[in-house]
Amino acid sequence: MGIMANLWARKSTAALLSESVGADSADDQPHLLRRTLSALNLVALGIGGIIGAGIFVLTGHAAAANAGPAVSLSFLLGATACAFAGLCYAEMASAVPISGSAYTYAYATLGELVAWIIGWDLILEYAVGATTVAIGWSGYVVSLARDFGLNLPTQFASSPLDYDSARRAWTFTGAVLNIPAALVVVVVTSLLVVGIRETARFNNWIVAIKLVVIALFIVCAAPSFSTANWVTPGNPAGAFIPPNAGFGIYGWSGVVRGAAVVFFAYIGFDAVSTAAQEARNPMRDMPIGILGSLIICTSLYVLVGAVLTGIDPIAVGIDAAGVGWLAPFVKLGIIFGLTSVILVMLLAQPRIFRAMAHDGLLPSAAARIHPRFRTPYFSTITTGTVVAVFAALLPIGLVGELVSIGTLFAFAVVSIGVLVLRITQPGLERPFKAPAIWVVAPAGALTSIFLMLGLPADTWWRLAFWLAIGLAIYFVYGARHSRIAKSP
Ligand code: ALA
Repeated sequence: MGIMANLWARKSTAALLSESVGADSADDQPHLLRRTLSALNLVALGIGGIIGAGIFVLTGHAAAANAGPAVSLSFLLGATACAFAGLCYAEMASAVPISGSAYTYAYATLGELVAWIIGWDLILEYAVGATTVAIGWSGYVVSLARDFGLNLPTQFASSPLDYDSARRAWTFTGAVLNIPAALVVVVVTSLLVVGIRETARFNNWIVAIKLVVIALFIVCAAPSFSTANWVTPGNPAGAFIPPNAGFGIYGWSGVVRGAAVVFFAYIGFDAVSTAAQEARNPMRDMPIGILGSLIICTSLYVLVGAVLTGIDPIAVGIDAAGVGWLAPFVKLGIIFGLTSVILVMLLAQPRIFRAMAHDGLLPSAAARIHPRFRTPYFSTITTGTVVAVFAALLPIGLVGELVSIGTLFAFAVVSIGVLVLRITQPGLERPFKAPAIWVVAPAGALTSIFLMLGLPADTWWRLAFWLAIGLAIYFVYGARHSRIAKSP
């Protein structure tokens, strides 16, 4: 079979389902991932991946610049877009419970080339996402240490490089390495290698702590809520939706623009699907993990958005509300939050690489499972090493929007894929079926594309550049080594 004929080759769902069986928690299958995650573990992984940098930073940002007190509406709108995609992910993850997530779903529905593109694209969400969040983590740790009178040396706690996007030029900052950023990646990677059970247990704890901190924040700050705080120079009458002052600045267009800004805060629920081969009962529990975490986080975001804008006119600090004593706790909560985001992203990435290597699109070493730990140790360590190096060197601002565009692209493809599978395989067992699929799936694809269109042109160029590199690699390697291509 020539190369061209394989580009659209699809992996049969029967083959995928046979890969997903086997592997229980017994230790007699050393070459398989360990099936151990409960529904609760999966919900915790979802929340772990979702709540991080976005909750306070982007809320303040979107409220101040776009939505005003109506930032909760922006969160609801963002959640609606995610819910469409989330329902599609839930259906795919329950019908095809394989750890490759969007990559695998694309392989089953749209063919090998699209699958490769999505697999390559997901590096932007997970590996680049983990790098960004690790750099943010370092910033918070430095700041919290300073609150306690400990000054970590800047040379060893910040990026040696800076990027001036206006001049498109790199500069040296004089710092040597961002050691905390690399360190958190190394520690989390080690945990991920040791075992999925250990990882899930640790994640449960840090998720519990961050939820307690957020609940404390809501409960302690709520009594200071007053609509009088809605009054700002841009909103002199103190309206819930301030009068429009240009496209995307207040008014309804501000609410919509705000939804695009806070989208980043929702990224992470899709990562649950990469744990499909480690879930005890994936067909039932994948939808619970994906949708459950999305619902819980949406409620928290709406509450935090409402409280934050009602206690503090500029919606960025909490000192003004007389709950300044909470500030270090909030910072600690954010650090825990970011730790779990890094953990979930560093969990998702190697599992996608493993699935790609299993299919022959990446070298087979990336599919290796540790015989004792039963984790994809090779791809976990490789991912962790690369992410640690970049986290130690890069500035934070450069890549955040790439994470969003990469994720939205995957959302669009999964939404289209779920519809394709309904048409091509109407009889396939679907333990979870997304309701009103002819509305939900197109809406998932359209809202994702709509949000992508709101991102800057530079981000699109970077995405195109990234995908071009991916395509080159595919034609040099993947197309020639693909298992499907080799099978008669
Ligand atoms: N949703 C994650 C965050 O807010 C990526 O940090």
